[in-house]
Amino acid sequence: REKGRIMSASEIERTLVRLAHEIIEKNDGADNLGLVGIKRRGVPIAERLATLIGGIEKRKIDTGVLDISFYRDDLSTHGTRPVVTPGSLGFDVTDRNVILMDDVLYTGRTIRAALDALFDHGRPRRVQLLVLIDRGHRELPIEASFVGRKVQTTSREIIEVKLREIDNDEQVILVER
Ligand code: 3GP
Ligand code: 5GP
Ligand code: MG
Repeated sequence: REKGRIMSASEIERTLVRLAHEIIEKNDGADNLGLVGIKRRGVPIAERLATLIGGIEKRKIDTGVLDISFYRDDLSTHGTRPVVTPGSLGFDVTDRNVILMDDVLYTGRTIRAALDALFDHGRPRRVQLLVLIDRGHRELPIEASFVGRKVQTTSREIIEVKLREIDNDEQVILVER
């Protein structure tokens, strides 16, 4: 059941523009930067920010992809931990300034698992985190360096993030399960 709209398409776009500027400001430019999207909806977020930052800084920004579904510690009983193929992330993260990107931050378990997967690929110099929505309810000591919007939620509520690349629609809505 839909309870209300959190962001429209133009609000998402303006938020990403603001986040691009925040990233450049906090990193003194985009030198050595690499953006890593967490599947699925973190991927278009990383690609859009690479385009925005690249346009402002007049350089190409590396992007990569992590699929961490088998790394979530709460799913570990479903099988053994898969070995990550080196290089499959998209660029070499060694000594890079990496920003992980995801659509929603909730318990923090996905990001904990993403950090494991990232360090299996190499040793970054620095890792930051960007999320479009922080819905609270953390179960681990993980916070985002860059946040699109903070939303107070109950555990019965779900944030639906729709992005045109995946959903053929573009908005963020609050839904009651
Ligand atoms: P995404 O991977 O494309 O971002 O976690 C898998 C998908 O399920 C996510 O899509 C996310 O949008 C959706 N989802 C919605 N609510 C939840 C939730 O409470 N927990 C998790 N893990 N995923 C959720
Ligand atoms: P966490 O691991 O922090 O509990 O959850 C983060 C991951 O689960 C994100 O990748 C996100 O896609 C998904 N997730 C958790 N809660 C929500 C939610 O309310 N809405 C959406 N869209 N995804 C969620
Ligand atoms: Mg996600």
